[in-house]
Amino acid sequence: MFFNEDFETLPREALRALQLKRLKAMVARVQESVPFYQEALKKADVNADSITSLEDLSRLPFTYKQDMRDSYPYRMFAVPMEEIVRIHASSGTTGKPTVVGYTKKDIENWSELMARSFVAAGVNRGDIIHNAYGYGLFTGGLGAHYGAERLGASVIPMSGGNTKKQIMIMQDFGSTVLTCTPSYSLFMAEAAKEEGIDFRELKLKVGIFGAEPWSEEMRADIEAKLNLTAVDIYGLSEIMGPGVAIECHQAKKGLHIWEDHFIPEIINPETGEVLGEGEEGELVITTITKEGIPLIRYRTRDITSLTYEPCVCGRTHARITRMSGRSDDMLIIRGVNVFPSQIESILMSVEGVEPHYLLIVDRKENLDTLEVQVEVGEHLFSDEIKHLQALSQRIEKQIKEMLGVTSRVRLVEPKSIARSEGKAKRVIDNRKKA
Ligand code: DLL
Repeated sequence: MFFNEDFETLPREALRALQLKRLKAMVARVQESVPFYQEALKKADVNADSITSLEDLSRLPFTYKQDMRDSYPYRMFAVPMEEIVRIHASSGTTGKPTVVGYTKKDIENWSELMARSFVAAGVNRGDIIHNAYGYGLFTGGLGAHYGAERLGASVIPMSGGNTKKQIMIMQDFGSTVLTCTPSYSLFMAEAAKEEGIDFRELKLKVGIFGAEPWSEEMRADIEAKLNLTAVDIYGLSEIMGPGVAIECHQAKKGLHIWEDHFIPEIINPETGEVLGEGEEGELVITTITKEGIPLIRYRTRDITSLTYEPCVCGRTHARITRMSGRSDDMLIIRGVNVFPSQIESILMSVEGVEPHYLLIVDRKENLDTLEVQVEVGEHLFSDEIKHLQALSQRIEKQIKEMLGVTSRVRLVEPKSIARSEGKAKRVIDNRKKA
């Protein structure tokens, strides 16, 4: 099943020809209308006419989040405000948000790509979609909402929060699809249990989870606790919002990135060099159809790899592997690079350990320290102290063996780590305060 079969299964050669045509048109648009790109293209000595093949992409300049911040709020927009029908923004941890604007056509394209994503995940018109991504400046809620309507499914615009009510609605309205962050899905399952409701008895069959990193082990846990197929969805506000890439339910192996709208590249984040198929590095995306705020070679900071291998689902669009994290989330602990997701994988493979954890990094006497706080189930927590000690030592040993870092594992009481209704906070790095 496809939403737009012609485009989703376009032979690669035709897809590449379309990309080149759209790339040239996009560069022509921004060199006319965005002073930032006029300057950047001039400096790189490229223009729309000098692009003759997709290989020329690597001659184009990168765009960084900072460039968008410097253009706050509207100076990266490529059309007059009369053409902008929607504005979203991503909340930065520091300072001003990054602002993005959409034309009517941009919203149409986004809705289509989200509708394609739903179908790829195994959703169809008869489904009832419980949308618990936040509505507002965050792109998750409205992005999924418009896609669901475009598909013709029934969408329940829940937004995040009010967890008890969410559960009641899911139960009474017979929701078949759940869209929210993976961490919130687990929180909901936990809250349902407290109310005496078994999530596995709801009608849910598909969960479309993203907006934050999660591991394969976390997927297995969610699928078991929620009794549904959990699919990974990726996106970012700068590029569009949710629906830039999604796993197909047939393979659940890599996320198809909609290449008739985006050109993905993987680069070495330090040198900027373009890497080959299968090599891990930073994902860089060029938007080729966007009108409101087209971006050339946007540095996502997300770490992944690309494959062009044919997929069992029949889609010809390249796949990116599950994000292993963001280059700016990577922790360097006594010189060792560690992604929170690697620790998550280890924790999730230990019996009795719950998918709620927090990493606390500090510096004591000039040495980095890593404390891993993780919840254990009720039955374990009330167990004898020596059993708990043995378990935490076992986890410490595994972390040391697999990642090469020394950590202190603290098993904490069930429900003692803060839950999130949106993106979960997994790391507290106290070194940054110094
Ligand atoms: O999180 C858009 C979105 C909404 C995606 C709903 C999926 C579902 P931002 O708030 O701009 O946009 O955050 C984008 O979140 O650069 C990644 O670091 C991270 N991210 C998004 N999806 C995934 C995922 C939305 N599936 C940033 N796996 C991105 C890992 C993800 N990280």
